[in-house]
Formats: sequence, structure tokens, C-alpha cells
Amino acid sequence: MPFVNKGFHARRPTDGAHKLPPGQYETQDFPVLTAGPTPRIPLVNWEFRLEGLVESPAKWTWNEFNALPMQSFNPDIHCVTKWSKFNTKWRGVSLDTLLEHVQLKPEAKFVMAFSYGGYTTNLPLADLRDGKAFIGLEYEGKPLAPEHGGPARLVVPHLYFWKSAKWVQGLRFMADDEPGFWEDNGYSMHGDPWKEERYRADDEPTLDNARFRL
Ligand SMILES: Nc1nc2c(c(=O)[nH]1)N[C@H]1C(S)=C(S)[C@@H](COP(=O)(O)O)O[C@H]1N2
Ligand SMILES: [Mo]
Repeated sequence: MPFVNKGFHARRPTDGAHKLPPGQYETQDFPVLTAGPTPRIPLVNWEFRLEGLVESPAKWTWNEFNALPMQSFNPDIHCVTKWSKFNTKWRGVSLDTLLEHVQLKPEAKFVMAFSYGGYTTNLPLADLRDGKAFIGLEYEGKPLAPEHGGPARLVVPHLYFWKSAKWVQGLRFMADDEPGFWEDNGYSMHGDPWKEERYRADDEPTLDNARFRL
């Protein structure tokens, strides 16, 4: 009997059965990867915003944000520099919860996450829905450390970890996909580790991707 199953590579790992995406290795550490200095955001000045293609923008102060319903998340995370870390322990607010607070315009299909300090990263809106993404506030039972994006970071574990914007300040909803910081420097517009979408040249060919092709 052939043992191979066509759907095998597309299937997501189930709890307890962790899997490495192609080209990744497992690490126990939690490496810090930041382009630039770590911004320090006093909590009295912190705010989180949903803006762009919404009927009316939403905005939360730190206290308001912390009053939102929180959940635990234990994802495996995968960095494009090839480390993966299994079973990370977070608490945070699901993007599904946040999206209940805005009415999106029908043409909203993409998102630009923007951070204190100026970092940006783009994602399809569909990749933030259905329990796939959250704003992480606690890591291993403690407030998220500044070097890992505290007070709050986006976490989108099913995509390479550069999509998980540290020190996130808000999300801007857009009709068309636009490159963020790393994407503008040659990294994939989508970044699915299971499809090994590391670089722009790994993406579907478009006019915009032509300059990243050899
Ligand atoms: N604001 C901001 N977010 C960021 C980055 C950054 O430089 N600035 N680096 C990204 C990259 S490339 C990775 S791999 C992860 C690293 O997160 P960590 O430092 O918590 O491991 O954060 C991502 N989010
Ligand atoms: Mo990264």
C-alpha cells in the first residue's frame, strides 16, 4: 500500500505533533531580530488603531485594549532566517475580536500593519481572520518584553515571523497589496513557511515582482 498522501504537506500540525516547515530547524531559544532600535512606548501614550478602508476608525488606549476579551495561544513560530520555535505561550486579543469593532468597506482585501518605530508589514486580510492572528500582550505569563515587541505585537504564526510586527500601533485596511519594510527589500508579499515563500521571487509572477526575479 502506498503510504504517501497528497494532502500531507498542506495539513497543519495538530497539537502535540509539531512539524518543521521545509528548510527550518528547531530552536529552544527565543532569538531577537529587530531592524533598528527598540522603541520604548509609555503606556499612557500607547494606542492601537484600525484605520483605512473602514466605515469609521477604531482606537483603543492601553486600558481599553486590556479590557477586551483575551485568549491563550500556543503557536509554533517560524522565522525566515530558518529557526522555528514550537509551542510558544501567549495571551492576547484575537484579530476576530478586534474586527468586530469596525465595519470594513467591501474593497478592503489587504492590511498594512504599522508599528511604533516605523516598521511596516503587509498581509492579506484573510490571513488575520478565523483565529489565525492575535495581538500578543503576555508571553510565558509575563508582560511581553520590549525586545520581543512589548507592550503589544501582532502575532500571525502561520506566516514567517517578520509578518508579526513588534510594537504594533495599528492596522490599515487597503484594497490593493502594498509592500511593507522587508517586502520592499525583496521578501515575499505573503510569506507562507509551508510553501517556502521566502522571497519576492517565490511569489506568483506580477509586474511588481519582476524586479526581484533573476
Ligand atoms: N517592529 C518590528 N517588528 C518586527 C521586526 C522589526 O525589525 N521591527 N522584525 C521582524 C522579524 S524579521 C522577525 S523574525 C520577528 C522577530 O521577533 P523576535 O525578535 O521576538 O524573535 O519580528 C518581526 N517583527
Ligand atoms: Mo525574521
